Amino acid sequence: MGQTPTLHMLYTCPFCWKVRSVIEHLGMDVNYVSVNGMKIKKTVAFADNWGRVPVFTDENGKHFVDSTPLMKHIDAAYNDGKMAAMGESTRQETWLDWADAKVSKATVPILYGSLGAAFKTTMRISKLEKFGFFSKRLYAWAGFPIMWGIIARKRVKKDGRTPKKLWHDLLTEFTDEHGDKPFFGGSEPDLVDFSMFGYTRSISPFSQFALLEDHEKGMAWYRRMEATLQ
Ligand SMILES: N[C@@H](CCC(=O)N[C@@H](CS)C(=O)NCC(=O)O)C(=O)O
Repeated sequence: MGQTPTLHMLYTCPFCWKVRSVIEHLGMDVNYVSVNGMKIKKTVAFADNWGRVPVFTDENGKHFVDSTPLMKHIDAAYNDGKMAAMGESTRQETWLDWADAKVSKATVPILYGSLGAAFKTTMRISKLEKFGFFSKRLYAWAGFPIMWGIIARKRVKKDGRTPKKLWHDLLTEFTDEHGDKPFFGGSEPDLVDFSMFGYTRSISPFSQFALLEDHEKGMAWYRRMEATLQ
């Protein structure tokens, strides 16, 4: 038995949403620990100096890091590896890599791709996340929005597509792969569904989520995914 597992996370971190979604789908009893975004490295230094969130600590006090391997571990340890066993493993691996390479990079442009977007996102984050009194104000008004705005705008320029178009293309590519099935995994969602769902869901606390909401097939899948959470 041991202790209740914990997940150290940031509320607005896309990688954390991937893992949280699997946890919620399986209905596991896990304590969520929100970390201060300015002190991540220090707060999770207990996990072999990985220095990032999410960090999962199991009932025996063992730590697991890196969202995709972490999702796989949770499936293996708490779900008899049922999701990993769905369909062909090379197809699953290819699409897990696809999500981590492509979709993860599409979230920054949509949240920070214009100055207005970057400002809205930053203000929202400063409200949602746990900060100290001063670091919250510092975060909202100083370097971060500018830094992110510059990175995001560079990315948007390089890609040539608007952040919205990029997301729509990714959702189309992904849902086309489902064929006539409700999920990537078939009649049930698998790890690829949860990876993609986590990335998409991480945008849901922000007003920019509206840009995704007119992708009909993508949203129908998103709502089906929500319905599988406990
Ligand atoms: N590959 C990692 C990436 C995790 C990651 O970059 N998390 C961010 C928050 S969204 C973080 O903790 N950054 C802290 C830092 O880089 O100092 C995963 O999938 O879990």
